[in-house]
Order: sequence, then structure tokens, then C-alpha cells
Amino acid sequence: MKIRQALISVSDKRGVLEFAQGLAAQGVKLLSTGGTAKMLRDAGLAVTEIGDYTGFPEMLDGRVKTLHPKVHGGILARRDLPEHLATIEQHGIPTIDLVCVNLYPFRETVAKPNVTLEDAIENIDIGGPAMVRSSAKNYAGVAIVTDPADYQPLLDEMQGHGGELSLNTRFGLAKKAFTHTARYDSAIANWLTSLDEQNQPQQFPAAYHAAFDRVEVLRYGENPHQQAAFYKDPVHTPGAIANYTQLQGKELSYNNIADADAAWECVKVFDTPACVIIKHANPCGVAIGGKLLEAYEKAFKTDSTSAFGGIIAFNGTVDVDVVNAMNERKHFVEVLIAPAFTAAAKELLAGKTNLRVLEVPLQRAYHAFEYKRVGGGLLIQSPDMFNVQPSDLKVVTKKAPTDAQLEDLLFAYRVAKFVKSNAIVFCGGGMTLGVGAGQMSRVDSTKIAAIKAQAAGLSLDGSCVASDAFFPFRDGVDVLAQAGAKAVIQPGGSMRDAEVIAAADEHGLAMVVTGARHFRH
Ligand code: 93A
Repeated sequence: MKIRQALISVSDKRGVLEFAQGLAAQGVKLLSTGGTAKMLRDAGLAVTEIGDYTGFPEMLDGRVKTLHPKVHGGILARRDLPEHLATIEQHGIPTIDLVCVNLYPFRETVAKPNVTLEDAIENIDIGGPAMVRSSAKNYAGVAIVTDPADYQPLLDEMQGHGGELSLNTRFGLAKKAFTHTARYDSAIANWLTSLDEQNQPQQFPAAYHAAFDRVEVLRYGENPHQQAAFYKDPVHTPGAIANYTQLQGKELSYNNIADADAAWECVKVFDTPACVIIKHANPCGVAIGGKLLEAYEKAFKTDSTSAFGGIIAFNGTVDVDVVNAMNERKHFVEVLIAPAFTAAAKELLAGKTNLRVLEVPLQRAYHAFEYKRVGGGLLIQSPDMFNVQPSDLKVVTKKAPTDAQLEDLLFAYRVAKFVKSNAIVFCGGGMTLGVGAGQMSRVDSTKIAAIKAQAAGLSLDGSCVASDAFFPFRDGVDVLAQAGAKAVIQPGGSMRDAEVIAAADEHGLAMVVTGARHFRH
């Protein structure tokens, strides 16, 4: 289908001049609205103003510009129906073959601090979405362009095909266009239904619309009899796992992606070189060190049995030393994640054709909401952004931790955030010594962590330990003291804090409280 006449009406004017020039160069007649027309005319292009075209001036402060039968008739008439073509001819309506529209910047407007309701309402585009939807519905006869990234490829296609765009291209543009208007309306509904009685926007709208882009359909879900797909937030989420580039290896599975996320979020917490090994969504080894190699060797030691088949993440550039150390241990890894790999490391890894290697830009930003589906509903929360700092700590025992213990306590608490509750994490010398995860009883988590440390040949004598939530009774403290711990970090806040602190004093422990817990389910 040859493009003879185009209507261009955009708020985001980036790249539109070049696009219009490209269209004009291919003999396309241009129609345009006020601001866009001025820009194109100033650049020397021949443009017909929409008001001159319809015979009606743009009116009501621009609220009515393109809402006219001469525009919508020219878009919506079916090119394959003689009756339609006769009707538009009878009314002197030429066809419009390409529509290039992007909408009033509603999202950008409401993102401004102190935005007024009036300003937001004025930025609800009506004529734009109407044209987008008319054109997309009639993709059989019209090309609808909503994304500046498509300008050049479309000009190229036209150039190579005598000014025509294929049906396939137009259908693709239509799908994109309906997604564009759906998201636009979602943003409006989200914002308006978030207003309280004083018209102040609140965090959680009355109706919640989220839009994600499918990255891929996965081979299966958590189990082979479940279907699954991976979707990415179209909102820029710096440093998130979804921004991965896969350098090599088999395709990622559902569990790979979930575990890669856990590993990546955990390793990003540390400012010094760190390594995190994840198995079934729980850290089975975390360590920091002077170099990544040291961090890796320590993390591996925590639980070398579970580390087999694990997902491993580093917060720095992986070099050959690290890869060699993994090879020496015959450490079978499912996914390896880092912000970068040296060329030599990449070469060495290339030999392991099955190993999935992901590069993810390292940025410590938190993402938007976290979702959890429950039967017939959805739980939404802001992410757990508490990252314990020395200033958060309060010593509650007679004994205060030493500086070295303090460092291990902070490390342990940061790791505990990523361990499923009830979480107990024994640490020492910048590494995990025993991790107790996912138990219904805190005492059991403590016992399991101690058993695991013993199985790994690691001593808990003089260790530091983190508990992700308060101790409801003194029994948990008794068990960790028996295991050899000398310093404890926990949020505090139990009804029986006094009993718990007394137990710690009895055992000669140093205990600090953080004031914030890290449940993770
Ligand atoms: O106010 S509108 O809802 N009424 C219309 O009839 C209309 N037609 C196009 N907004 C309308 N537009 C929008 O104007 C387009 O979607 C585009 O965002 C903007 C371009 O205006 P200008 O060319 O004057 O900068």
C-alpha cells in the first residue's frame, strides 16, 4: 500500500522533522496540527494545517483539532469496500495513509512535584488516542506510527518498496499502537484513582494497572507441567536483573531467572568485592573479600555441596582467576552473573557451552513495587529498602561488640535480608558460616545453620549471627550461644525482649538491635 498522504501530530517532537523530510522526499503530502506544523514549516517543508484541511479552526484551546469527519473518515474508510470509498469521495474526503502521533505528556506531567489536577486534566489527550485507535483499527489501509524508533526503519522500507509499507508492517504498528493507548489510559486511571479527598496523589490507586513487555515464553515454569513467560517492566529499572545481556549458554529457565534475581539483588548490597551463591532462592554462600577471587573461595566454603548447580553472582569484573578457581573445584554452576567479564575470562568461559553467563549493569537503584499473586488477588508492596548501617544499631547487652564483630554483624544482617524466613545467618571474617532458611521455627533455623556449619567443617566458635526477626523467647538465644556465637544482631521489639537480652547477658554475648526486620517469604 503506497503512502500518499500523512498526518503528523506529536507532542514529543524528537526525530519528527527528519521523518517528515523523509516522507516529503518520497512524495508524501503532509497534514499537521499547530505546533507540529509550525516546526515543519519553519524547516522549509510544505505542510497543510489541519484547520485549513477540515475547514474548521483548531478550537477550545486545542481541545478540538483533529476530531473531524474529514480526518477520521480519511483514516477509517475501508479501502476494500467500494461503498466506503464512494462515501468519502462524495464528501470530498481524501484517504490518510499514515498517521504519526504521540500523545500529550500525561505521565511526565503527573510525575512533576506539586502537579495540579487542572494541569493533569489538560494533559489528557483525546484527539491523539482517537486517531491512534482509528488508524490501528484500520491497519489494513493505514500505517500508525507511535514510536520515534520506528521512523527510520519505516522510511527505509518505503524507500525500498516504491513508497509502500507492507500489511505485516502495518499490523505490527497497530499492535504497538493499541499497547501505547492502553498504557496511556492506564496511567490516567492509576493517577486519578490514586487521588485522596484533597486531590493529593497517594501511593496505591483504587484500581491498579501494570504493563509489562514479554521478553520470552519460557520452556516451562517452576515445574515442567507449568507454562511460563518472562515479562519486563517497560519503565527504566536501572541495575535490575531484567536488564541482563546473555553472553552464552543454554536458554534461561523460570527458576534460573528467579534465582538470578535473588543473587543479583543480594550481591549489589555490598560495596566491597562480593560473591553470592544461590540455591532454590536462598543464599548458600555469601562472602566479601579484598578481591572477587577471595570472596568466591569463601562463599564456596560455606556449603560446597549446595553450591553445586547454584546460581552465582559477583559485584565486580570477573577475571580468569575466578574462572580458574571455579574450574579447579569442578564447580558446576547454572548461571553466572556479573557487571562485566574480562576478555580472557570470557574466552575461558566460552568452553563451557551450557553455562549461562549474564552481564548486568551494576546500579544500586531499587525498583518499583513488588507483586505477589494470591488466589483471586494481588499483593503489592514497596521493596525492602532497609540496608542496615552502623548508625541504626543499638547495643542492648552489657557487652558491646568489637569493631571486627560489628563488621560481621552488619554483613550477617545484610545477608539475612535475602534468606527466606525464619532466617538465621552465622558469619565470621566476612563470610557466611552457616545459613538456616525457611523454617517455621526460629530455633530450628538456628539448629540447622549450626548443623550445616559443622557439616562444612566450619567452626562457629566466636562467630557473629543475624536473625531476620526478633526472638520471641530466649530459647533461640540459648541455641546460638551453645553453637559458639559471641555477637548477635536482630531487630528487637519482642514482648520478651527483656528475657532475650537477659539470656544474651547470661551467655556473655554482645547483642545489637536494628529496629527493622527483614521478613522474606
Ligand atoms: O486536545 S486534543 O485531545 N484534541 C485534538 O483534537 C487533538 N488532535 C491532536 N489533542 C489533540 N492532538 C494532540 O496534539 C496530539 O496527540 C499531539 O500530542 C498534540 C500535537 O499538537 P501540536 O502539533 O499543536 O504540538
